[in-house]
Amino acid sequence: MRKVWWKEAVAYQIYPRSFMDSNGDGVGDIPGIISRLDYLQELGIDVIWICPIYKSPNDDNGYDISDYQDIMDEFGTMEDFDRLLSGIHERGMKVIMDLVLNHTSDEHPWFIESRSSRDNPKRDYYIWRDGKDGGEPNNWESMFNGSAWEYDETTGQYFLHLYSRRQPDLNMENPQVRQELINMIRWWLDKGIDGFRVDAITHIKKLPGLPDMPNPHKLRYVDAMDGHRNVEGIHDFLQLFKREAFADYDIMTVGEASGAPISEADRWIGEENGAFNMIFQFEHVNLDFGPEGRWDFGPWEMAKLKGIMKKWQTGLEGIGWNALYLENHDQPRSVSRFGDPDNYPKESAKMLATFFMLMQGTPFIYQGQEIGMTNVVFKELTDYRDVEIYNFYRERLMDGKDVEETMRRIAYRARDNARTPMQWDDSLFGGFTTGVPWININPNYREINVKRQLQEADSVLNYYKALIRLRKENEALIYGRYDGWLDDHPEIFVYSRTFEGRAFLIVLNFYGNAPEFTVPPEFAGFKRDVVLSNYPDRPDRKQSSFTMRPYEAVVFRLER
Ligand code: TEU
Ligand code: CA
Repeated sequence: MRKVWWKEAVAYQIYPRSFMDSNGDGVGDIPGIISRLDYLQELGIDVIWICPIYKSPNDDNGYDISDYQDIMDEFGTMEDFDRLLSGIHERGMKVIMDLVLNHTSDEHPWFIESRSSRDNPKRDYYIWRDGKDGGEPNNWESMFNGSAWEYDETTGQYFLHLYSRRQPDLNMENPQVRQELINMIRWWLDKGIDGFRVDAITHIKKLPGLPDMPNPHKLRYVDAMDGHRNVEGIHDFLQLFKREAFADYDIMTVGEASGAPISEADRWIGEENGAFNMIFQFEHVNLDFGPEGRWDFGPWEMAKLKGIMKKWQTGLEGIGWNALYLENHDQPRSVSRFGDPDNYPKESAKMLATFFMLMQGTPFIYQGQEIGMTNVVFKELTDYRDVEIYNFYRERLMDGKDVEETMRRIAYRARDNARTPMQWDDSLFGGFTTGVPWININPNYREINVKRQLQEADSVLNYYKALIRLRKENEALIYGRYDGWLDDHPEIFVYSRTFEGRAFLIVLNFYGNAPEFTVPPEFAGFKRDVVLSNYPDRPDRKQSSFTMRPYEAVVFRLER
């Protein structure tokens, strides 16, 4: 197993619009991030992932880029970015940018040209087709609901957009498009950034012929994952970007790769051949999808969670490296989803932190997760901001679905749950802005905020600091082999990390009750020391079995 900086790193994801506002316009910005770099350094962060800060009309909050090599006005200037880059490096940290290759904004000059006429030299930079039977070219559904095609009056054709109708997909089959993107990637790497998180990357190859998807239930539009996710031939493109751009730099790359199967791990993240250093897989965060999928939700099963984590933790052993996360800007808050924000907000936040931070892989903490921020329940639809939510709402009502049920599903699954302003202190709007925030702050900011938790010894924030220190001080918690235990236990999740004769046992109660825990016989002969637990008083856990407390987490160092 090759030892390298990005495997030993702890990463932190910033959603700039909601992190810190420096000029009172209610929108987070780059000078705001610079003002919080000391906080991140003290937290023990090594790598910062910044979501898109490029020029954008913000139809999808920056993931609709109109100029890849310029900064969004609301976020600042390229000079601000250069100050941010040097500020991060001066503090011994690194920064990875968000790389959106699958689509651009419809305000990108390439698209403005492309839609201007059928014989424009950039027409083939995007995917245009004639309509069929008076309708769209095929029955593909967009990831944001509704058709994946938009009709364009000017040239009388449709263009493909897997995401919002203002995010036209680039035609990756066009070598000019690929070269433009390679030049852009190298431009940023020459500026000195330390890598990329690569957006929606499993969707850049479309099934030749763009055929209709099977439609047994006669739906208006059909989930078309088989038509545009992980389609054969995608690795030709990925290997090209690696060869022509990434490979020449000492950087970290992590692909957002929903749908990439572990059976293809070597092609995606193999130490030698992999397209990226890591990928974000989605199986564990899709656990609570209901019968109707993403916008429906139901109870999740512990056995399934154990199966998924064991598969990726042991499945990549000797092949590649995991990217660990429970939250990001597209997911509801983990305490609200897997914990108990009402009765055990601290205990469950700390337990979930222990769960993902000590597994094999590079952990990614999402802004606010380190203080246990929770979901927000907005009363009015108009309190929400995310294009995905409005599309979903419109489609549901067009299908005559119940408004109240629709709002219930939005409250649970909304991406805006992760996008409320960062809660820095208990002053107005949590110290995020001196203006009015672009999206309402979670009213619990008076209880849950950084200022308060910096002072509280047993706060979630100080627990994250202890976790990060523990991981950095123990190679076994970085490079150690993962083994899962008590697979059949319905409430307790147990795993160990072993490396060069050193071992740790991590014991987690995922629920608010008091299950009995018995140390697996394999560890009977080991001396066990509690090196971390999420309850301030550390009752002696030496006995071979004990009753766990609600959401209790215990980390044992094992010695022969
Ligand atoms: O998300 C890609 C993606 O697949 C999304 O469908 C994701 O699964 C979904 O949003 C979950 O809610 C990336 C970015 O992370 C997301 O913010 C962008 O909206 C999307 O790409 C388009 O760029
Ligand atoms: Ca601002």
